Amino acid sequence: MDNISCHWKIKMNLTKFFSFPNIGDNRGLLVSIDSSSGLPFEMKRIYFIHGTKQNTSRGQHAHKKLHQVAFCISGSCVMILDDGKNQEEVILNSPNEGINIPPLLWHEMINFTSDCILLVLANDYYDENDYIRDYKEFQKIKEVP
Ligand code: T46
Repeated sequence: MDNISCHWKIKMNLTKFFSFPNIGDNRGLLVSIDSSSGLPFEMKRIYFIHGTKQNTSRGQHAHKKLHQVAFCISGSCVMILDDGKNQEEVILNSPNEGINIPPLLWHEMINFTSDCILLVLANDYYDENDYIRDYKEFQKIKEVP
């Protein structure tokens, strides 16, 4: 994972951030991510969430196998992470810092700014069967007593 163009940014308890370089010149900034950038998976899908209405909550699920990295490339939102026992809140507000969302990490997104664009890189195609949308089922899978 140690790669010149990507490094762990801060230590969190439930997950970590990937940081990618801003390539800047007098016109502004550019962020480039490719298969050599140190992502923890081969990327198969990109999607983004935008135009989110105020006081909206999205997510509220975990994935069985899907691995993702999410960036707020505009604006900000808060991600609430939960491993079945512990919760952690983190603000996403940096276009070149992506939060690692491995399988079996419950996540919810709130506090979207009106200009928020949440860009997500994923290691597989969309599959509704990969979602765990019931929190009790999630805790059972995580073997929370
Ligand atoms: C996640 C968080 C961060 C598709 O047709 N294709 C896709 O690739 C995706 C991601 C969704 N959809 C459809 C399925 C639903 O009809 O888009 C609709 C909204 O999806 P969902 O309610 O799952 O959206 P969020 O914001 O709750 O969750 C999304 C991703 O689905 C999820 O994988 O981890 O963002």
